[in-house]
Amino acid sequence: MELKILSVNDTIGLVHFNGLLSLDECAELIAIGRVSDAKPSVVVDGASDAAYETSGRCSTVVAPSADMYPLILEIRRRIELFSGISQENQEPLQILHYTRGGKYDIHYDAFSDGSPQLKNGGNRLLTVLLYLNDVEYGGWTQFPHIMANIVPNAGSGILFRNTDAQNRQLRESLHAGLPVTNGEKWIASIWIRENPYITPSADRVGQVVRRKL
Ligand SMILES: O=C(O)CCC(=O)C(=O)O
Repeated sequence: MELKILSVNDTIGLVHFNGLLSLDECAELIAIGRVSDAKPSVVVDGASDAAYETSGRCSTVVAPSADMYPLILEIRRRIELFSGISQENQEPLQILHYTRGGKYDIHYDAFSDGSPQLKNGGNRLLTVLLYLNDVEYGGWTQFPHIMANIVPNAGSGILFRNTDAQNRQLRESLHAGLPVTNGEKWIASIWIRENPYITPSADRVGQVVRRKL
């Protein structure tokens, strides 16, 4: 398999690529997503550290154990090679599923100064998104400050920086998953921290505080 760079944007080190996953591997990840016990996706409040559901993020998520799935171990290894950062710094791979109307409103992946989340592994330096299927229409990943729209296509993906040289939130990394207008969207995502990340024993998805923004 050959990794192909499709485009690059220097402001946030955005690399749009193809070939990190084969189409068979995309299908295998979707199958893992389908058989796993998916939960509504949540966002984390930077100040209180609470994870909560919000209408701004409509998708379901699973974070299957890499020990159970050799493919996930292999993807973590490939991302280590591609990013140049040790896989110890990776958060668990998540498989996200958006149905029609599903979206993730504009947000940052990096945490603000003072967030309790910074205590485990520091900030999220990089995000890797792997697109697992072709979306009939919509579901683009949009970066308004750099005027980039990425159309999800099976086997392609993006990597981008979330932080500046001081490891603080990079303004231009603001991004959104636009609503899926037709069809469905499957992605896998991995956040890469500054330092080794310890996966909390209790699954955060199970700790959802049910409150609205
Ligand atoms: O679904 C997308 O295209 C964006 C996902 C995203 O922004 C994220 O998981 O942080």
